[in-house]
Amino acid sequence: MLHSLARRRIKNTLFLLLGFALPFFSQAEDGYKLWLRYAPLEESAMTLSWTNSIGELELFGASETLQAAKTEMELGISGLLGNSDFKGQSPIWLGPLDQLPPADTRALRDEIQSLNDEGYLIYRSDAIEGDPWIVTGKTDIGVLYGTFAFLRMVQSGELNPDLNQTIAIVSEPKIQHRLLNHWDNLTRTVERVQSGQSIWEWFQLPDYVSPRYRDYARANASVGINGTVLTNVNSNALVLTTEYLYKTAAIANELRPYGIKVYLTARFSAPIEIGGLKTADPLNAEVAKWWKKKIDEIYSIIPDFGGFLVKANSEGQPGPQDYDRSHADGANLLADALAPHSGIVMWRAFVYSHKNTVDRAKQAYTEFVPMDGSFRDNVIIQTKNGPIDFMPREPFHPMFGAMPKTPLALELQITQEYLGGAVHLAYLAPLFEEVLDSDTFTNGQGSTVAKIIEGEFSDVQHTVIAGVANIGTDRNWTGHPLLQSNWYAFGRLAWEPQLSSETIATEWIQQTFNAEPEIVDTLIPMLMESREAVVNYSMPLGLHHIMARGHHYGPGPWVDEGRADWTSLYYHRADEQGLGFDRTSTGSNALEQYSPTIRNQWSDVEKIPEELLLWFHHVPWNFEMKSGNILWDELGLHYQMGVDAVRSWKEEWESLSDKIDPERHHHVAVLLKRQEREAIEYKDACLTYFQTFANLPWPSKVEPAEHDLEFYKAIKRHHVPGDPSEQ
Ligand code: GCW
Repeated sequence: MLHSLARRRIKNTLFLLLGFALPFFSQAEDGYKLWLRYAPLEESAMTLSWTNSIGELELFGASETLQAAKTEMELGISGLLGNSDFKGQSPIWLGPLDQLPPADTRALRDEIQSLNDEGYLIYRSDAIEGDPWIVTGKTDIGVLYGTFAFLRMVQSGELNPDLNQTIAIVSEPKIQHRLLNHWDNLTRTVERVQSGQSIWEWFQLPDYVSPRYRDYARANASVGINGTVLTNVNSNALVLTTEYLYKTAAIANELRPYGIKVYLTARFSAPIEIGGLKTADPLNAEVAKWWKKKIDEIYSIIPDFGGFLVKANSEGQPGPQDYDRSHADGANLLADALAPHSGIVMWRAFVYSHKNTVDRAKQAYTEFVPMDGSFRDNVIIQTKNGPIDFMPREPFHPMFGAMPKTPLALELQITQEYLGGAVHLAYLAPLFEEVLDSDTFTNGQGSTVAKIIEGEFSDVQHTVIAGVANIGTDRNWTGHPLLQSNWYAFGRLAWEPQLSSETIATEWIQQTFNAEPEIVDTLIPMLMESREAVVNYSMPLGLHHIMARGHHYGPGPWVDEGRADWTSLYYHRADEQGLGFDRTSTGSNALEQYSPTIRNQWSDVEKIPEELLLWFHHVPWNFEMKSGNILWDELGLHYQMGVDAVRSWKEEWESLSDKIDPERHHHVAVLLKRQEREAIEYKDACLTYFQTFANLPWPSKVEPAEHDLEFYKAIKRHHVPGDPSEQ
């Protein structure tokens, strides 16, 4: 009889050997494949039906885009169905409508008529000889988008091979230009991004073209992103020199088959810095000639170049106001030179100045709204979702709905500058959805931000949505394995702004991990509550801009040195009486920039949604909240809720340790532990600081601070990735 100690030793040795061997046998999952893993579907009747259904793949057309669609379909089906030999009874037809076999496509014409050029149709009817699965559209790119959608729906179960009635799934993008904005520098640092270097290998380009660009193209096309701005809005004129234009062209060539256009950031002072002129005055004839020549050169090298993104007269960037000219003078100068090439100018409205004593939240509206209608048709004013700067929560920007004659682009931040970088889990689709669904009441009820940027209330020629990318050279692209979901979510919402965050999360989990109910059912609540948890443990109830100075990582409610509009006190306005920024008529009156319906609701401290309370009101510490708690206690409870949420995710994630590959499971597990530690730090730092004003007892249901205020004020973080002061 083996002694129990010996038995345990043998068992531990076996575990050790097995554990050691395991990583060598299970395919290393470092996240590089993103949501395009095409891992084998679980054994099921449905999977068997698919294997019996999928027949040979027939391609109708020969373009690079269609070839990419065929390659993707082969990769996907082979991965998902493992043993598929494409010998099932239904062939797959891939091709644009006008290249499909004529006899059978009459029925499709009606379905596809209403679609725009990027739309797709997934069709199956036994009325068509051979009972094929048809993936089609009006153009080749529609077929590619349909291919990715087909593979996504096989994994989600939305497509069912056993259905013997006609299947006709159509979809088309609501917004024309769906872009990533890379805040990537030519030195390959990436501003505010914590997932490695810039993926654009400028020095080796155009000679060496990294295979990563093709994978980048596939990932973006799979969610319908059709444009990318390669360079930082804090721009470098060098990228417009001939040398760099050929480098850019090499990237453009890789992305083109996937329907992705390339854009660059145009530095307004380029005529001086690389053109040798003495001025960049937009009304100077020499300057206009220089830009025309430069833009003609760009198109001679990149014929389908998308256009420019411009940050001008903002945070020190050069612009037309340096010459007492207007934003319209500047934007129209570039627009006129781009128009013959069908290029566009996305001109950012992120303008504010510390020399302006008016509330920073009012300055962009004040500067741009009076210029409504003075921009060329190919100028789009690109506006952040809120009036300050990508806070964990902001009210929608008042410019949305205030410029009916000007196309407005929505700029969202996928990278988490104020939400914990690539260390903290914050699934942002709920934030994006909250913005898109915000009713501005500028065209009556239902005039949401989504409808405004879709051009529903104006006859604009261009519609744009942009996401500041969280992508870098990390093997998993986004630093934190779960933050790939934000890149995915941005793309899916750019295509279909009405999609729900939960639907998107479910799709992403099924493709990135697998469709096992336990994984989906555990991960959905974690993802869905994560953004609110970050709001709660950092800037709850409408608090904003109380982060650490400079790198913006971690708490800093005490920050008060330097320019006022970069401090924290400017925004929280804590004093013995209360907390919050009075933006009603008794304060900065930022509310006057919103529609009367919004203004009436939000100016009433009893009616405003509590999550915006301290954005618009200075509220007494003992103000009775809807819960019956006074503000001070309610504030404490929100901070505690944030910490508790993160704590619960650790257990939930632990429960998946035998269902998720060890590499990614371990990475997320250690980051969740760190997120809990830093959520506690945020809670304790803010509450000990605000308590010095409130002078009230620590809220009873809130865990006591682990240290005193001086401890938190003394915390220094070094070399926070993405900190522009170090780039
Ligand atoms: O969010 C802030 C950031 C800057 C950024 C700027 C902008 C690219 O702190 O890093 O610069 O706004 O959006 O232009």
